[in-house]
Amino acid sequence: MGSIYRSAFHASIFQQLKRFWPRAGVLERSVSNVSDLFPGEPSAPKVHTEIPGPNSRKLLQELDAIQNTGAVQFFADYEKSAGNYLADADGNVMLDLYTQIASIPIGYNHPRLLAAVQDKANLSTFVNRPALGCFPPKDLLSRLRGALLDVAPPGLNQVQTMACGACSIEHGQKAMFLTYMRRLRGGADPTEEDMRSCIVNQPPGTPDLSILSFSNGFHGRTMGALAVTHTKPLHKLDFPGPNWPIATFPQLKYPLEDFTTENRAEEDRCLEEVRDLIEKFKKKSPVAGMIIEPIQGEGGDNFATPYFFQGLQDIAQENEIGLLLDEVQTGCGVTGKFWAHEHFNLRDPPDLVTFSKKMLTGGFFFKDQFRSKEPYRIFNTWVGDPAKIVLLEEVVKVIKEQNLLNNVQLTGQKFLSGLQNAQSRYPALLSNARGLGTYCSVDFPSPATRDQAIALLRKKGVHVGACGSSTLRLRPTLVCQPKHVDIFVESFNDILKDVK
Ligand code: PSZ
Repeated sequence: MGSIYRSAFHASIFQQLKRFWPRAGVLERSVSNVSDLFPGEPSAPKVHTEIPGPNSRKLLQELDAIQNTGAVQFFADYEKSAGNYLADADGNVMLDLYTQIASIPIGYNHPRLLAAVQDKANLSTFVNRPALGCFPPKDLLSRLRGALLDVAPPGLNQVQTMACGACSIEHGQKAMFLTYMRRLRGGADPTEEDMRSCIVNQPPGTPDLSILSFSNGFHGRTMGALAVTHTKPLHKLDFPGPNWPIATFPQLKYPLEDFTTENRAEEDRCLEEVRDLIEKFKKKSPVAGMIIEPIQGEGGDNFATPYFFQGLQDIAQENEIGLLLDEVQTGCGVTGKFWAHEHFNLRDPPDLVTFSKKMLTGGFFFKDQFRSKEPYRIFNTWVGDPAKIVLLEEVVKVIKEQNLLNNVQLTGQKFLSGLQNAQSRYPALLSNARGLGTYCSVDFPSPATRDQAIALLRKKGVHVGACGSSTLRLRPTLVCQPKHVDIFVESFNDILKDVK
């Protein structure tokens, strides 16, 4: 496995790495160390100022003059970041277990990605951004094969790239609507009246259809995606949205295997609710599709079991409506399988699977049946970015060459047992330690205690995320290893005694 680095480390890149990382000398020694998935990254966090420090605070003040900066935590130094370590503008270096809202696949400044950018053969891809739907580059097909079809969910062979997660959700929704209407028309062309009325948002051309979504679901912030998002009021307030059905996402007890009877009853109740809602909306605005995350992320890392997803697929098929699984956060290997829904043993592939984040490009896979017959239906100027596909192709190669799914399983088990051990040491503070692969989390008694824990961890140079109301979540890279877990676990146990 070490050999893949040897081939990539031609001299110029090695010089660059030396500039980026003061410790880059370590590289020469560790390329042959097969167990090290990111040779040359720092070996520990280093914190010497408050975070945000003086440099970050100054930049923040300047940026605030031109935009709202309320969400900015600190300014990063991406040049100095490496692997699992994120450097900030004040020279602090953090172990990053949150990775740009779960979107860094193989670490900062991965040598293979640096090499891809520096490869002259890729130059035109990086400097010319085409209108991909109309004038695709001649190597597009081979790129799509290497980057996307190669890792397509089993049984899905159609793919459409898009810019971001929300954009992929929106077009996935449109694919479900147009497929539903095509079926309703029984193959007939739309009428003159359909064509006229759609322009002014009136039926029959603008049909009153709906997408069923789930409580605590998160699918993005553009209007169609926001309509199926039900997390924080801050995301929703003041924005008009359609009155579409919202079913309860199962609220299971953890560890799942200790509460199988209760959890089964809860999932049956939720499946029944889905059936009822579909029935109830038949007259008013029929459900054309359902949208759900395999594991809810922003809504609080909520799990449902394979039984639930199998049941949903049955309901979708009985009602001839689409089932879109949103793998924007769960995809690209983080659960130990490339796609989280591969854990579900579905009878059939899901109808549509959206991706973004670690996949570097947005987009969705789908069944033939969800393909539009006409051009320009699922379309925009860029429909994605070939430069990102070049990088993804490299990411996919690294995932395979280094067997990173296996690494995720090992690292994930260690994270989970670290959280479980901490939970048994601090039972008043921690509950519901849970995880699949490295998609791991634990609950605090309140938002305040959770936020305090995150702040204390940051002081130790360990950067983690929040989700739901009082959940701490881990979203590391795919090259996060047991040695990184050790750093987290030690810091976590250390700070917990100070959380009040
Ligand atoms: O605050 C935000 O806007 C956040 S925090 C995390 C996300 C967004 N996640 C994005 C996301 C997601 O987790 C799932 C399951 N589906 C869709 C999206 C939307 O992706 P983007 O942000 O690329 O539009």
